[in-house]
Amino acid sequence: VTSRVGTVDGADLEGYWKAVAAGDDVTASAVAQGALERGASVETVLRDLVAATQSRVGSLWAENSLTVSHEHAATAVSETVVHRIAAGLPEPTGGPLLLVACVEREWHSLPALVVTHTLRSWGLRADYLGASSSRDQLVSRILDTGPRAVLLSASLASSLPRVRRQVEAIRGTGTPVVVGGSAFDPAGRRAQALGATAYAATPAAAVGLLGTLPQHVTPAPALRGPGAVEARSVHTSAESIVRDVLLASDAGLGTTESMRITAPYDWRVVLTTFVPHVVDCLVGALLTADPLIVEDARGWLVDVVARRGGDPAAVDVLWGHLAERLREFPEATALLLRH
Ligand code: B12
Repeated sequence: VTSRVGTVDGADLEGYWKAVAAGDDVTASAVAQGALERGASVETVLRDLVAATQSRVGSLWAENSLTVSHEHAATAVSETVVHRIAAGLPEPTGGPLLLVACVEREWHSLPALVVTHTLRSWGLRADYLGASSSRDQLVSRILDTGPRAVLLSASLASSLPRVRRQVEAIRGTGTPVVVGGSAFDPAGRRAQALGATAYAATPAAAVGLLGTLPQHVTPAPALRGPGAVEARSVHTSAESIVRDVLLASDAGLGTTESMRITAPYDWRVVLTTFVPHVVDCLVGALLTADPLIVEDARGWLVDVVARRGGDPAAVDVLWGHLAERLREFPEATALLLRH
């Protein structure tokens, strides 16, 4: 069928989805292979089949139509598919080395894996460090291999404070750092605020930027402004803030420590599980002066609670406890009470 040449179509997507949902990596790989054999590029298959299906997995989890273990199983299938596609790629021959890494405590490794193999499919040399790289790991790899640039991936807005730490470490070695992933806004404002050399939405955009990157970058200047000052204090006491907000929320919602083990899918438990994520999103919003981060996190939580049959007003209660705990911080309070 000529219309299927070079592309991923609806039949591929359905076949791939069924295989992923069934945890069947053999069939999922066969669907991907079929598209490649019809002339679709590795970039197209990874983006339009693998990444597109992962978005569907995420939406279904949010809707409560898919459990966390299904989400993990689906991701494992996609990871296997990417590795199989990668095994068929020729060895890159030369050119600049790119180092692809995930921010510390970022377990969304598939986006970075997809970026790595898309680059390799174009004959570029790309090293992949896997999920959650510490600053020390990252710096010692940079010193060992001297990459032309680091491509740093972050999916969670709550990773933005750790993006800043990694950017500082990478720039400390003089190496340019290009950031990407769903933690960032498409205009690249968060990336710029955090001191990244550049932002790229796709592997192709990152490659397009390579020629414009400086050979050597200076250390990241300290972040100034009232938000950055508050961000430091909130970040330093994040654990105690989370503990206090959890205690207050547990009292209001009737959740207990043992419920987190016996009823992990109860909407109240799901809601309170996200308190650390919310606090880190707030720090990210303070660092980047981007109120959308807090708004998005709140909107997502309202959705998650509503889809699980809970009362969305519970999110207001949680927000109230957080605002109360942070009342000495005017910038943080303003971000929380903005909506
Ligand atoms: C699978 C998944 C997980 C798995 C990850 C397993 C793994 N090994 O990767 C698990 C279950 C662990 C997980 C956990 C969580 N997740 Co999750 N997860 C997802 C999901 C469904 C798919 C991610 C994925 O694989 N995408 C496929 C890749 C290929 O797509 P991509 O991001 O679009 O990547 C492309 C571009 O962004 C770009 N790119 C990415 N990085 C870079 C870097 C550079 C330099 C460049 C140039 C380009 C680039 O190129 C890629 C290729 O096209 C997404 C939903 C989604 N729509 O993506 C949520 C999502 C990322 N998760 C989310 C959340 C909130 C969480 C949790 C906090 C809560 C939860 N849902 O349980 C925890 C936190 C865990 C942690 N500390 O890391 C949110 C993040 C929202 C935000 N921005 O803050 C998302 C977006 C879901 C949502 N709609 O809210 N998750």
